[in-house]
Amino acid sequence: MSTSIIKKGGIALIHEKLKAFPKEFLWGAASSAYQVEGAWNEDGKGLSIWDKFVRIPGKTFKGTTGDVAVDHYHRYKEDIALMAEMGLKAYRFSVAWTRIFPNGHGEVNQKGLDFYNRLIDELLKHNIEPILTIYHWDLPQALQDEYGGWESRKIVEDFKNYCVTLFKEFGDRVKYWVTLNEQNIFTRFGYQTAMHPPGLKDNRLFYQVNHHANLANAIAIQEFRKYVPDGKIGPSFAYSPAYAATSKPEDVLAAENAEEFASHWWLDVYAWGTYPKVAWEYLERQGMAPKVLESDVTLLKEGKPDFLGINYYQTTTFEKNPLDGVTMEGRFNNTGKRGTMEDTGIPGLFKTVANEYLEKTNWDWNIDPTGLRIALRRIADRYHLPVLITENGLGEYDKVENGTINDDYRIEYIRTHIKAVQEAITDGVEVLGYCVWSFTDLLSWLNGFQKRYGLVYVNQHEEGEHDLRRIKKKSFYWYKRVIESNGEDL
Ligand code: BGP
Repeated sequence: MSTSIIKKGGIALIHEKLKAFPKEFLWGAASSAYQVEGAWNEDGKGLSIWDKFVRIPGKTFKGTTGDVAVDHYHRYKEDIALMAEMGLKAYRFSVAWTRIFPNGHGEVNQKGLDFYNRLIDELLKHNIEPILTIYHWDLPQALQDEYGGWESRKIVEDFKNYCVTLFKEFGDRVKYWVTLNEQNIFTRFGYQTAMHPPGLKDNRLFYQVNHHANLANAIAIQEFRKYVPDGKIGPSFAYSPAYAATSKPEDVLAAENAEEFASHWWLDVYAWGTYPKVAWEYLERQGMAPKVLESDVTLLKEGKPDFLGINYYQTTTFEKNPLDGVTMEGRFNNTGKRGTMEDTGIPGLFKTVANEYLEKTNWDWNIDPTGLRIALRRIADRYHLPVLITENGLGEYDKVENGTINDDYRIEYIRTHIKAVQEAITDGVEVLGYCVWSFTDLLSWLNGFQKRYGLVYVNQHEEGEHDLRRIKKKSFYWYKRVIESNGEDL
């Protein structure tokens, strides 16, 4: 008899026996092109906004770039052999738009298609289900230069064309597709905090950019139905459920505001094609609501996903923020020095605050498995859509000792989160699969290589040249047993 007990924080619903994971459950792992591939200027690939951004001094930890990353472009066979050894059922990867269309549109680069065909075939040879992410942040620089990338409606047509090219080329073999990875993050960091390319701080533009991305997401789904009628498609959203700091009504209201502005603002559009009422009214009053055409309304309603992809790392706790309170300007911990993250907020709506019940990683991310269960239930209740957990994992320092990596902390993190998934399934949530972030170590966008997520260690660092050899961590063997037992042996 398995009983679910959470050490801290209490729990409202305790199951005496948990449901088994579904037979077809996709036990997976994830990556993205820029973070693993390297080969940044090979075989006709064009420049992406990240290729340019990382070259601006001070933008990334110790100036790291994805020029080589973990060289997956050349070592994909070795990496897939490791996935096969582990018994992985699904591998989520992204396509670099600039390998397919070096300038974002125009002529197709055959060598780019060839690479992903080889990758997909290699996965299928080993019975690994490919989950293809169409856009994981590496926009062609040419489109940024030509019309401001996501800032212009023109992106919708170019994105559609890129998607259709992928659907036609890979749709016979790839059945699971993710449209946009974490639209909420790439737009927030790109247009509110300037931490990601194009490095702007412009709130009005932030909302307009998001509207264009919503249209791109919807049109991709609409086209998908024509070309891959037997496939499943959805966006991946970085969902951080909001908690209220106290039961003071104003803190509860702040948490409600955070759900509305930081989550429903995207998820409602994906699932229903409509913007949430309270946020819309607020933005209209501020003169920041995006320009929406009548034809947009129809398109958004037609682009319904088959599932919602959820990237879950942590929950966030909120309290009331006065009108002269903190803004989005707070410092982010990109160094791995615990305690350096600052609170952020929107004056008059909410501000973040530490949650005394939760432990944190060295990068100040809360560790909260119960939060994943809450996330899954909120999504299922509100949207009535299946969920695919497209990312979850722990970024930490790893040490190689006598040729091995004893990452018990990572095992504990993943184990407790998988348990929370099983509890959510028992609660009644439909979960299609779970992808650990990440399979191999990879480049963390702003944190270099020292913030490691992999089940496989890669000998790559911020400085110097390294042999990039792969070493299986303790978590590799542990996850292998989890998969073999379909989640029974945690
Ligand atoms: C998500 C991204 C991933 C990955 C992960 C870990 O937001 O989709 O690409 O980077 O977060 O984040 P970080 O590398 O900043 O620790």
